[in-house]
Amino acid sequence: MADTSGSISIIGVPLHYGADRSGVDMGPNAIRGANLGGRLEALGLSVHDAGDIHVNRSLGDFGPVSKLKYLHEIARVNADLAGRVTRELEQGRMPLVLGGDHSIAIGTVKGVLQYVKRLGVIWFDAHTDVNTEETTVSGNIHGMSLAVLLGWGHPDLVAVAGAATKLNPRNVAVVGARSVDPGERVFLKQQGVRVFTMHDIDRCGMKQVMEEALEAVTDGTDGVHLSLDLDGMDPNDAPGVGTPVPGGMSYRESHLAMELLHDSGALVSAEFVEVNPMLDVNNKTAAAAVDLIASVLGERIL
Ligand code: B3U
Ligand code: MN
Ligand code: MN
Repeated sequence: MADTSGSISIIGVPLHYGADRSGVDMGPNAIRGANLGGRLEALGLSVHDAGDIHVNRSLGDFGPVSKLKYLHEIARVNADLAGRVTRELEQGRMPLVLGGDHSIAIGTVKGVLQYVKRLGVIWFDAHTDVNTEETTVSGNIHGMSLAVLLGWGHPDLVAVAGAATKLNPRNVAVVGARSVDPGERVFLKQQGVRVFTMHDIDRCGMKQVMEEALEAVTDGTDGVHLSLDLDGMDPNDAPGVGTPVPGGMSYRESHLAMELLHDSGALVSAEFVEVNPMLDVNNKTAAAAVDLIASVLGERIL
């Protein structure tokens, strides 16, 4: 495997169809605008901005066609993204993907899986994103991306980068969950995905939770991807998200999680999603995203 430790490639994905709410498509530029490049260069990293994946603004006949809203365009964008992510890894760069809504994890993770076959994933989120066509109430694909990555969901989504490209549920850990739908509960139990809820973080602390999560995602794998949904943080610290859920991970807890993940030495790729500048307060959420990105890439106080 190529050493991607010193070189980062930023890929923006201005997609909002998975959340069915505008504003989150402006996330990539809000995060860039919060001095992302400067912070990464200060860490001695070589930063390449690959620009944005193209998203069709006018969908014409490609609007909501079924219960799964905007399925065609979401599948198309994710296929494009997956190819881009794989190419960046092949060229020795670590992909840093900026959302956009969380449906883009389908493309990011499948792109990484083409290169790192045995991949662990830390899914930092208030939600667990394991709905399927059968269980979803909203029809929003951002609530289904983790199920798709485990091989379950609409065939057009599972087929992105090939249906065989999927995660082993033993190597997935959700951190920060506090809003889980009834159908998702059944799915998580059946699959055996590790879920560290806010209850676990309250009871055991972030240090122990991350140690256990890292043990699960590094067991028998060749690398770890971070899929970080900003709504995992407490809405006081990250107000600019479409579906805020009270009682989330604090700014400090989130930082500690990033530091411990960095120290594991296992990180191969990362994505930061669901920043919605239209709902943000003084760019607080975009700034928090940049702080967490810097932290997971090695920034330290001393
Ligand atoms: N589980 C709900 C809510 C939700 C999931 N992800 C977000 N919201 N951001 C759903 O729509 O599937
Ligand atoms: Mn999510
Ligand atoms: Mn979420």
